[in-house]
Amino acid sequence: MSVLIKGGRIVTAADDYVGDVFVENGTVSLIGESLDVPADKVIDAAGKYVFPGAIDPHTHLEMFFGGTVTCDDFTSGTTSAAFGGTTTLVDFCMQAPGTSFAQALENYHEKIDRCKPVIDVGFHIGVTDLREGGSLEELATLPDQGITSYKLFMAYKGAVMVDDETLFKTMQVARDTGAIVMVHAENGDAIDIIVKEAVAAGHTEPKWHARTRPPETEGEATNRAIQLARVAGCPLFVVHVSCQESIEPIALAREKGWDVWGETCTQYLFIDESALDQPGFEGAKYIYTPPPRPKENQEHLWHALQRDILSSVSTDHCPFKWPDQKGVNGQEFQLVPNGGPGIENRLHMLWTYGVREGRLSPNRFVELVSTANAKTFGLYPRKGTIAPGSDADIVVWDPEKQLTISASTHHSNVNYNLFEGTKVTGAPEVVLVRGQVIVENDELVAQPGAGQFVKRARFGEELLPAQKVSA
Ligand code: DUC
Ligand code: ZN
Ligand code: ZN
Repeated sequence: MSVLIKGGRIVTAADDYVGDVFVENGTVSLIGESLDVPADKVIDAAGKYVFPGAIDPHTHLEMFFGGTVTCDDFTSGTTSAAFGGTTTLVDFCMQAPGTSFAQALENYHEKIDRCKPVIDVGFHIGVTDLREGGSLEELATLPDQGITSYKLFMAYKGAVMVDDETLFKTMQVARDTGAIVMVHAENGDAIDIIVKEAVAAGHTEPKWHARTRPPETEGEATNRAIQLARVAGCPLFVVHVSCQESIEPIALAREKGWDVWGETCTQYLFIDESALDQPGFEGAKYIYTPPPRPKENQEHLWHALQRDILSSVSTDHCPFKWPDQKGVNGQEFQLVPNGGPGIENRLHMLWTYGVREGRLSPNRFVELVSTANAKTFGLYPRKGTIAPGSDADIVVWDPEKQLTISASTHHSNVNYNLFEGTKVTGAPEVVLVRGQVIVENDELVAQPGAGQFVKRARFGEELLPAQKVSA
């Protein structure tokens, strides 16, 4: 199957020009002006942008968490992602405490075998337990299987939280194996005390979710992780940065040239702590962690994205239904499973309020949603760019298409949307994964299983184009 994408404005992280892209056997084979080549399918992209497919390095599909399971599996989750222009995601393959990493990987491979994703999928390993089940030796073998990032939670005491010993030992393994360490940075010990005090005092409304996780607890853990990574000598990626207290240590580390990166997520740019304070228990829809912060943090986050203090925008898609899952007993915030949806609307929101409002250039937009994620997580240059030899993961983007974000039109199984009613301008018109058209004119046209598992390269190494690997 060959595809010729004609006359679009091709934007990568570095370039911006009008041209044609010819795709053969799943990869980009030619780029030029007015290419005159026969193709099985021709896409007229005049007046449209042509971007590398977006990469979401932070999703939780069919994940057991907070006593329940996220409501999107790898079918609905990847379908929803595809409609938003995401062509690869890297999900967290969670080690159930007391079990081995091999078991975790077997579980997650079963999920993708069963669900037949429509976009490409990689896994980070979620390290929860090195005392029983998982071992350092086993952790060290994972990069050979294409699992080149280790994620740890510094919060959720008594559940998935690790202590500093586990964190530090994992960092040492990462140093030796060429993996990158990812942290959910919050001081779980302090938060556990503050939550218990609030609950004992009868403060159980959703707004107490934010009040019991002050920004300083995120700042402290971010700084601790940075310093420990420095001592261990491994690269570090701080997930879902939500506030200035966490931006500051990342800015300092990057100024010093340390191997530290941070991401934020769409919701932190648009939703503030007041969302938790709604009549009844509705505020529970916004119980995700870190919590929505005081509004002034949004400008700090945009600023950090502009200066490359933060290098990535992901979704942290961790969907639970309202009220079936998020509603719990309608009274106690501390029982609500933490997480919110967002896999489909990242590009809509960032384009409309980032690019159209002059906060981000189109190149920076592509870098934040695609290229930087490909580079950090061992997918580049196979993914994250449009270049000869790269996978033809491509979004033909209509910059004038208008829509109103709603749970009634998104493609996730979740029944509410954090951005409900928001009007956006700019949306995908055609989405291709390795040259296969998967979404066109608001229809899913992918065959189930269009997506593949991707073995990622080690930190700092390139993932070669597919033909070069097999040649
Ligand atoms: N952290 C995440 O990264 N995702 C879901 C919940 C959480 O706390
Ligand atoms: Zn987290
Ligand atoms: Zn997450």
